[in-house]
Amino acid sequence: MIFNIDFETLPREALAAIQLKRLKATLEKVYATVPFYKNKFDEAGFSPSGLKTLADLERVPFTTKQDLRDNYPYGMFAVPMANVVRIHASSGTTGSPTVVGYTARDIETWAELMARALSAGGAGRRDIIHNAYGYGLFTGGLGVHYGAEKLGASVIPVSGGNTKRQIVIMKDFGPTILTATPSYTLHLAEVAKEMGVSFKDLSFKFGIFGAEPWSENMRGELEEALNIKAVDIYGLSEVMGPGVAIECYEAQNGLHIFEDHFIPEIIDPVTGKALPYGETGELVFTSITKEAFPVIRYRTRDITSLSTEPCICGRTHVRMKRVSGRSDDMLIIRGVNVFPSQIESVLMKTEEVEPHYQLVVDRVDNLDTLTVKVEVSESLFSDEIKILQGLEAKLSHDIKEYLGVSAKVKLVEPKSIARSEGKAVRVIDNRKI
Ligand code: DLL
Repeated sequence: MIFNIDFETLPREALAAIQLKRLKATLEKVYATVPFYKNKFDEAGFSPSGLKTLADLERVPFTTKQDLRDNYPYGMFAVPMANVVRIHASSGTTGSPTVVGYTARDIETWAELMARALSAGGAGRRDIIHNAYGYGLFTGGLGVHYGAEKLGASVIPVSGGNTKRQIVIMKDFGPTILTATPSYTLHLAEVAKEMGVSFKDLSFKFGIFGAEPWSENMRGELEEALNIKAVDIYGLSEVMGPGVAIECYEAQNGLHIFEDHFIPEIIDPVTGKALPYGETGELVFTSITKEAFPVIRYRTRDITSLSTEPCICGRTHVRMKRVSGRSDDMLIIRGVNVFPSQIESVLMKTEEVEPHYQLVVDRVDNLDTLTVKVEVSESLFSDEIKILQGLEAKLSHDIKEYLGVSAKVKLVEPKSIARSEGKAVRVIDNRKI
C-alpha cells in the first residue's frame, strides 16, 4: 500500500515545482539563522535569492562531516534550543560524534516518512513489528518506532541485544515484520537455531533491513534462513535517520528516496562535479523541510547511482541503487579498490562458508595485505584439513577472479567472529593503528 498516495506518486514536474519552492525557503532560512551557512555562501558568492531553478543547486557549496564536527554540538542548529524536542547522535568511528536535533514538526515528518517506508516495505496496520534496531542515541530504534505507530501497526520495542529473550518474544508475540540490521538478524537466526526454534515456524513475512551495507547475495541468505522477503531501508542521522529511502516490496529493485523532503544528487567524489542519472558516485543530500537541523548538499560518502525509470509500484520518486559501501570504507589494496560488500558477495556464493566474515588489512614490508577471515560451516569444520585448505585456495582464487585483488583466505571456527547487536565491524585495519 502507498501510505501517502498524493505525494509519493506526484508527476515529476509537479514534484520539481514543490522541491524548488521548499529549497528556496530552506536556503533563505539557513542563511539567516546558521552562521556556518552564511559564511560559506558568502565566501562562494552565492545568494539564496539568486536560486532560480533546481539546477542552480550546483552553485551551492557542499557540507561535510568535518563541518558538522567543527560545529559540535549545536552549531548547525537553525532554531533555538527551546524549539528542539529530540537529540540523536551518530557514533562515528573517529573524532567527535555528530549531534542532530529535531523540532516537534521534524518528529512528525520523520514519523510520516517512516510510515511511508514501512508501508513500502510490506507493513500495514495489522502487522506486529519486532523492532530490534537499537533504541537510544542511534536513530534506528526510535525512528522505526514512531513510524510504526503512525502507520497504526503494533510495535514491540525490543531494541538490540538480549538475544535469547528476543527469540522467546518472537515465538510468543507472533510478530510479522522484523526490523534489524542484517548482521544482527543473522545472529538472531543463529541463536534461534541453538534454542531449537525454526524461523519457518514463526509468523514473519517481511524483514526490513538496513543501517549497514549488505550484498544481494546476503539478501538471498537471509530470505532463505528466515523464510521471509528481505527489504532494504536506507537513512543517515545527519539527514534524518532511517526512512530517507526504501525499496518497495513489489520491485525490490532500488530504493525510492522521499524526494518531496530530500533532494539527492550524485557527484564525482574527487572533482565534486554533479553526475547525471545512472552514473555511480557519491550521494549528496539537501533537506528541504527540516527545521532544527537542515543540511545543505551534505556529502554522505555513500556510493550509489540514481534512476528515474518508472517503477511497477506506482511511486514516482527516484530510486537509488543498493549502497555498495562508503567511500571511507573502501579499501585500496595494492592499487585495487574493494568494498567489504563485494568480498561478501563472493563469499556468499560458496555453500560451505557461513555469512560471518571479517577483513584484516595490514602492512608488511610496505605492502598492503588483505586477509579474509570467514567461518566455515559446522559440518565441514570437523573434516580433514586438506578439504579446508582446498576451500581456502578456492575462495582466494574467486576473490582474485571477481575483484582483481589478492587476498589470503583463512577459514576460522564456527562462531569465532564477534557477533554484532547493531552494525557489524567488517574491517580491522591495522595500518591505522
Ligand atoms: O544507520 C540510520 C538507519 C537506521 C538506517 C536503521 C536504516 C535502518 P547512521 O547511524 O547515521 O544512521 O548511519 C548512516 O549507515 O551513511 C550508510 O553508510 C549506512 N547505511 C544506512 N543504511 C544503509 C543501507 C543509520 N541500507 C550510514 N545500505 C549511512 C548500506 C547503509 N548502508
